Amino acid sequence: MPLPVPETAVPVRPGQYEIVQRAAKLETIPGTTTEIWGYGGTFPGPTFDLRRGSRTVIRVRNELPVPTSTHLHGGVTPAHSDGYPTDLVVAEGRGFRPHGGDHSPHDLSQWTFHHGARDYAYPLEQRAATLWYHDHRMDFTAPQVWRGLAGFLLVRDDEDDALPLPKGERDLPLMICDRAFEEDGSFRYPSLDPTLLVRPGVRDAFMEGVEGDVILVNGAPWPFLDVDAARYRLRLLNASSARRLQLRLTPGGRFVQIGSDQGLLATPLTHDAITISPGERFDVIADFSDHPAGTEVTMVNTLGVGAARDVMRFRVRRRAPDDSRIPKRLSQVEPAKAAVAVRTFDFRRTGQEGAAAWTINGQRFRPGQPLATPRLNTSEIWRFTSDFHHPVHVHLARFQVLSRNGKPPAPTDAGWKDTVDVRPYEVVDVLARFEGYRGRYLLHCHNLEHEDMAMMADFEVI
Ligand SMILES: [Cu+2]
Repeated sequence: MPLPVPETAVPVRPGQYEIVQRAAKLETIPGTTTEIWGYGGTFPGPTFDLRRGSRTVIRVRNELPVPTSTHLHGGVTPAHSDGYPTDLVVAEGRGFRPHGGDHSPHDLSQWTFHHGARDYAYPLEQRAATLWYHDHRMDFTAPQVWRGLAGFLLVRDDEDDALPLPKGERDLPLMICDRAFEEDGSFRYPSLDPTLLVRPGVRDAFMEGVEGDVILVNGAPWPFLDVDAARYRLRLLNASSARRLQLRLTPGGRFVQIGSDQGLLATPLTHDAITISPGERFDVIADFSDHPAGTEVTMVNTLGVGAARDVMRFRVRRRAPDDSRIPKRLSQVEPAKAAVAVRTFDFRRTGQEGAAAWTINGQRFRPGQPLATPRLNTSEIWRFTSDFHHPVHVHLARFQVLSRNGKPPAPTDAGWKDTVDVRPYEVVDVLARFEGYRGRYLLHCHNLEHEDMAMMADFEVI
């Protein structure tokens, strides 16, 4: 199937958008029907194409049978609009009781419900970057994102616009995620409670995370894109629940990385392969100009087996003018400021079979009980340790990776990031900068099943 490109969201008034979360039936696998839950009834949702500092309000109306919370991943967002997991929108006329169970016990006074719709305010006082928005509901994020509640939000600015990088149709967001399907085309997911209303969690066999055997790019399985023999800017996002990807282009082709989660690098970096864990973004240039017309270049995931090894294909169609280039200097990346504190966060499975949970510093998620209280406009070293693959995401803050196991970071760790791939038994030090707003934010594992199984914690910027 051809690669779909999500529609660009259109404001209802300058700076104001409205979007409805609703079910829709799509033909994802040819000849079958998939019911998705999507922003605007699409998967991915529409792309919000916005400018730095453009104060934007997005009204999210929920017409789904479940509560939702929308988080802008990578956004420098006031706490009230950050999409806290218990700050929920419930469809008009639909009652809702907080779900119980022993999975993640917590104080019921922590819940907030908005009926029908609510406004999220995004001041977007931040560098140009590829952000994405997705559901963040308490204990049910993984199945709700699996059903389609995710989309892009691009922040642009004058610095990025002024660079002679590929633009227009040669600037493409690519949401890569795995999904599994039943024979009739419906999504297959091992929820304990498929209504997603009462009992959270997945069957025990999926404790480490849920992977699918179909790779979707912008919602289409293994799509192709007809390209010119020219440079393309690919904004890669891994929106999988649990699958890490190691992307390569074959036949030969390198990625020139120009940006990371939080925007442009200082200088471009060339990689033969890019490892991208759930939640991370890589902004890369792929150059098809060396290939004769008729060449098919496949993007593969070398960590995948079987069908999950292929991602998508670029079919080089014709020679075409290309006035883009990759400048040697991309951006000013400020030198790191001195850290005022060092804090350790240990990401680990705790407890015995049947009662196990994914925890941070031995604690399940406890809303309202912050594990850290960094001061606004300071930097801290946050040390992440782990027992497994945990893609660690910090809301609000951005960070630079300082070291892995006391050694220099990987080449793909460069730039300002908000999510870092922490590997089994690794110690990853990052220098995190807390800017923008005071208030309650989250850090958590972005393996979405781990997140739903309590691997999340508050921190409060004071
Ligand atoms: Cu994890």
